[in-house]
Amino acid sequence: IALLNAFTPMIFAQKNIAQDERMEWWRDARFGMFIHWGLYAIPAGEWEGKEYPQIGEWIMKNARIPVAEYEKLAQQFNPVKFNAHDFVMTAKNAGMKYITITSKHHDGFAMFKSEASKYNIVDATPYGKDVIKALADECHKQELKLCFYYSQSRDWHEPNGLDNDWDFPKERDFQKYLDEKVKPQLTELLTNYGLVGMIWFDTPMTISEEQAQSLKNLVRSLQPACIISGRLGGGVETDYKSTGDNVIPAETVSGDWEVPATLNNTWGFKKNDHNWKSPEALTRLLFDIAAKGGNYLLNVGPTAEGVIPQASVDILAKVGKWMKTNSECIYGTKASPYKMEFKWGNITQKPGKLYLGIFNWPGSDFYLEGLKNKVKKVYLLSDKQQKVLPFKEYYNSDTDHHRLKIDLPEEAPDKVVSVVVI
Ligand code: FHN
Repeated sequence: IALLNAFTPMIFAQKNIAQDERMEWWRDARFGMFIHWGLYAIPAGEWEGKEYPQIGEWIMKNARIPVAEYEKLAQQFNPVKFNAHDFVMTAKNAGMKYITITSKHHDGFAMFKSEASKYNIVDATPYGKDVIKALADECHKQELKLCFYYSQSRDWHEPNGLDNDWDFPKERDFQKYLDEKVKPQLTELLTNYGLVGMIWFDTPMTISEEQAQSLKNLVRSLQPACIISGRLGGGVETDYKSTGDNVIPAETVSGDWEVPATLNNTWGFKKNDHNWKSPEALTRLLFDIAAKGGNYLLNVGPTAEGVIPQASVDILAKVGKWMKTNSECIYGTKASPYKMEFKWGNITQKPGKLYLGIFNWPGSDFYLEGLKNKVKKVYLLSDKQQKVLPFKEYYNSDTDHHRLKIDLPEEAPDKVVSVVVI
């Protein structure tokens, strides 16, 4: 594996890859872990005794912290409890198939060893180790896809990056910043860590079409199989769309798309944010997003010590418990064939199978209209014996479709999402 990883950029630079092939693992995965981790985990929502109500990773901007002050956080950053194996196991136990970690967020600090900027975890902290490398090695070992979030436009640390209006004059040479920091760092990320699943660009701001295209070309040239996420900017076509943060479309969306979402009200760790979503709600959202054809990228914000908050681990473990029984109705599925909402829940599908995810259990008689094919069997996904649930079909010659009646048990087999397979 080590040898293979050492040579992957070369191998993959030679390979021409079709879009369907590039997207295959991602379409199968449906569920991933977002990790927002950086220096902002130290203030954890509070600066000079004042609590900032907004998202934790934005504290540098929200508190207008001068670069010279914020930089000092690096000297304190010592995540001695970080364990790549724990991160990967938390994701795996939840049933997640990929991890997207902030390699560099808007504060400009690189969580990886970089020759392009000394403002990185190896050169600027007492910790002195490359957490991205450790995570990459563990992900390769455990066959989870590792993807890198990279803030291409906003960089509050650099005079020529965008958006720091409290330290730097308005005039900036954005192209110089792209050439001297962004491109070299992307090259490092796509060269030193083996196969990279995706680069997750964010908040493009005023990046031009030409500039965005040059970033896309760079990614393609180094690792053609690497997916490019939705927020590259400049109107340049990417491999899939990102919805807004925590925005779940009301209906099925065509094409490839992903919902980035928080577990509480922040991405980066905040010590006083305990506003956690329930595992039940998250499980239903996961099913609903898959039923609309999308992926769910759920975030955790590790602490400054390098630990994923226990509340997040516990919540994800509960989602994972449901996934252990039911993941067949999530992985590799496609959007519901019905372009409508149901009062009881939603539907995912695979060739020859419909999965009815029932959130509001109707009890006894249950009807589904409009089936094209004759039904062979109906059973509960949680039932290992696949005992047939009694059903009847009523053919409608006007529509050439069937109406299916299923005799469901009175009680919901699963209080969160019961899955009936047709
Ligand atoms: O500004 C960022 C924010 O900090 C966070 O990284 C999210 C994740 O989708 N993206 C931006 C806001 O949309």
